[in-house]
Amino acid sequence: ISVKVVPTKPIDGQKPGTSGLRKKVTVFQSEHYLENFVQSTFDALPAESLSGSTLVVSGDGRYLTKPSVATIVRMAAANGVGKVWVGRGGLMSTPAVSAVIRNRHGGEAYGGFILTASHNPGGPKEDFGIKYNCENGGPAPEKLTNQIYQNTTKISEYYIADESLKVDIDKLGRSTFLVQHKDSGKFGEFTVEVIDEVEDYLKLLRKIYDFNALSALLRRPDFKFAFDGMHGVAGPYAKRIFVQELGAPESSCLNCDPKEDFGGGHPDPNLTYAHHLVDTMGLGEHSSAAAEVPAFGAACDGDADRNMILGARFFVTPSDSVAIIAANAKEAVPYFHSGLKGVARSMPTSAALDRVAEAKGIKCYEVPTGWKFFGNLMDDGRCSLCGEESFGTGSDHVREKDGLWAVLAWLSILAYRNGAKKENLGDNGPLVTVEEIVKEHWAKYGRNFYTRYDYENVDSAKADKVISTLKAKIGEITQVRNFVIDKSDEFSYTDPVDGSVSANQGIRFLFSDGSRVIFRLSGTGSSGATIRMYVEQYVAPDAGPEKLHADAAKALEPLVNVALTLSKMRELTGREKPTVIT
Ligand code: VG1
Ligand code: CO
Repeated sequence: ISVKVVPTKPIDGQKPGTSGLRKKVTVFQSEHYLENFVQSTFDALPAESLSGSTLVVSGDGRYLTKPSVATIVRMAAANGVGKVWVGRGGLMSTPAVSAVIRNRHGGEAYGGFILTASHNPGGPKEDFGIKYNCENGGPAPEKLTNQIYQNTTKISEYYIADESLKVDIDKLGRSTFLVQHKDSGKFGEFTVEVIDEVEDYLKLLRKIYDFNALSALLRRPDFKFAFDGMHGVAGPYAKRIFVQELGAPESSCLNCDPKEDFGGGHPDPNLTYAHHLVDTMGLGEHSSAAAEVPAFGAACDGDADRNMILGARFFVTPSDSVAIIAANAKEAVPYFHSGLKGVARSMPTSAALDRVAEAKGIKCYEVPTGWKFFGNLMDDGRCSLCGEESFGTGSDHVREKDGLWAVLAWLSILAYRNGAKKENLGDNGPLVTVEEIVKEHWAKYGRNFYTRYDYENVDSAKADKVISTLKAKIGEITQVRNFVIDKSDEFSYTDPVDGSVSANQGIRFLFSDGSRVIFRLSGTGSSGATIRMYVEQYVAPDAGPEKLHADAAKALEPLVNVALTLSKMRELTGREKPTVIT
């Protein structure tokens, strides 16, 4: 197989965002677009490490995944890579790629390309994305993504093996090719191995959780369970883990066939987009109060790194979810039996986790938005568990957030609280519910009421105006209505491990009662700007059940109005209402 040197020119706008490069499919289809980015990534890696290395290439199965896998495989061969592991059908969830990089054959892989635009819709007119993960299984740090971007602005040629390097990625197995080196002319071996997309990941989960206890819970006649794969990559994992391994009925897996367009849906597990699950769990607008609903429901996003957790007619906010997992981890999850080293959350995520950390006497780190910031803390042994308000939860078992891991964490808590052991299957008292577990948590730690407003596809100039309006108020305003502002700033983070600084990570207004209002622009969109407004208000346990159990939207209304006033959101964007409220 020969290698072609293809002349190319820099293409604007190839700067990776919060989680890789995400653009419309049509943009990725333009000439050399993918190739430029992939070559720029190879050029940003040390040549001696890349040469003969093993890489993982897979994605969430969205439109353009298969041809992109083929292109990257040919470019890997041309750039001296020795072996590529591809998940069957080009499919692998983001956390599974992380697990494969870290663990398969003792951590043989040097890195990997993940093809996903995560929770963004897919299809010929929708989004595609690519990101590079490093040897620790985590997203490339900013230092590397900046280098990749620099390379995209200077690129003049890329290398690709000729078309005869072809593999049927729907079939498991190994194919080896002899590829001629572009400079030396010598032939070297290049292997593509199509691997089972679930196996390595499942092996890891078995070490983390007590599958017997989980299975006993799922087999309880009074415990109905529903999982919504949203037609993303979570489907094959859910079927294998919940049905084959743990014995849940097949009917508990909804939308678990991956589709290139996610069935026309928006594969984002929240109350707006996961409507199938929301209806099933009795939380839909038209759900009847009398209908029988499952005790537990969960959904994952397109690449299966996000999760939503629901009880019967009950929504668990992601910020509460990570706090509750932290509070119960030691008792309920074998992997955490010796306790948590520390925890971390992204800045806009509510401080519910901080309260658990305080009670347990462990450190809680606050990092900018995006999973890449947790990697150093985990690699350095400072943090075992972390979460984001954006339906992301995970631990140091991999270096990505992990949707199915979070579902199993909740099932473990339920199993623990319900004394689920194989031996007393069918002999348990009434089920302790998700709602009870959450309310107990609030009674002990207090409740961080929380909401996020997203204004999607706002004209960039208008979005910038909102941000500059807010910036001008930093340090200038001390009170809005009866809310006293203690501090306002632009969040800047210094990584405690390597000292790197990430500035301009969101504008914060911190109030004297512990409430917070935060604004930032999204870094994952593919067109226009998305403004995110985060609102949090703390209610202490001694406020009593009535205040603690209040409706979140009602309880937060005054503070939401403060946030809208501060940002002049309506006036400046012309939007009466946000696109999505979570
Ligand atoms: C969003 C979320 C962030 C998350 C990121 C990637 O980023 O806010 O918390 O880490 O998506 O998630 P932004 O910049 O749009 O706010 V995923 O599941 O899309 O990889
Ligand atoms: Co995702």
